[in-house]
Amino acid sequence: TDLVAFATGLPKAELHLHLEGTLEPELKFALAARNGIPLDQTSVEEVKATYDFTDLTSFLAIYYPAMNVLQTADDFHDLAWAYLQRAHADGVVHAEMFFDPQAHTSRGVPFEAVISGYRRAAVRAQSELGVSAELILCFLRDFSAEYAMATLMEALPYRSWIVGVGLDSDERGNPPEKFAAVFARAKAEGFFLTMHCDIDQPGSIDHIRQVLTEIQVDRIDHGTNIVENPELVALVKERGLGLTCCPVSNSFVTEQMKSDEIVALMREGVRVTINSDDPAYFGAYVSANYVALAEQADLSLADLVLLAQNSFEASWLTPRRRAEYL
Ligand code: ES4
Ligand code: ZN
Repeated sequence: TDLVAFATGLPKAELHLHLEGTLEPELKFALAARNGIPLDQTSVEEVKATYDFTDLTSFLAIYYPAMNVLQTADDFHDLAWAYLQRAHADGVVHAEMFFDPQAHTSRGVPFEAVISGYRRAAVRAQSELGVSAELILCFLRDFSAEYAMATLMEALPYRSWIVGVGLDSDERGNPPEKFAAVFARAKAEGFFLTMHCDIDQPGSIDHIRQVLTEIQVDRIDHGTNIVENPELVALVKERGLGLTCCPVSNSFVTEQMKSDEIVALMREGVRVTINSDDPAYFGAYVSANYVALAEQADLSLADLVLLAQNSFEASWLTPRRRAEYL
């Protein structure tokens, strides 16, 4: 339809994308074969049939084991390069991509293999596609603060390859303040900061308050629960903070896109952005997320233009590079 072509053709930045969440079954099979790793499934259909998650916990239980096929720097390169080619075809001109080093170092893959493979794909995207691509190192919040700090130390030799740090995985019982020292150190090293405040997680409003006051993040991933709290909405607006929303992902982990919340915040002037989160698992790359939200909430084409504009304003591009897109 026209809407699909319009959303695809709109130049946009993607700011909430987990590289490990772009692992399509076809590539999973190819990497398993290359690395001699046996898989439980033998066809793409069988793999997709296991994607029956209904919440964050059941999603993560599928998500982490799938990463075993990622072993070498070439594997990480191939994963990110496949994503960047798709993103380019989808109208993405700038991507700030999360990666989870601890999902790999915790099973014996060297940090260096992970970062060097991803970095190679990011550099290649700029030169071959004209897509600027940056990496955001995400700590897994269900691991300890000590392991997060050790991971940050391991990343420092690669400082210039990483634009910021984030926090993801299971939010239950793992509040932002658990990582206050790690994020303070990251800030001192000049990294931008963001954290997931997932939709409807226990303690959600309290976690959002912590990221704003204690951690002093530069962006919030999801974070749409602020809609319940006018004081937090005012604070996010005042600071011009971006919210990286992922409607199709929301529909899997909460059974709702949360379009009312996303659109209400957009109408109130919060810098709302639309992103794909884990597109290989949720079946929708970024433009499909724009379309899904537009159809659900009856958005105009002008609304989609505003969302794309927000994606550049909320990005961590230099003011000069950002101005090229606005
Ligand atoms: C994630 Cl949907 C979601 N929530 C938390 N952490 C994640 N990592 C990848 N996808
Ligand atoms: Zn996410």
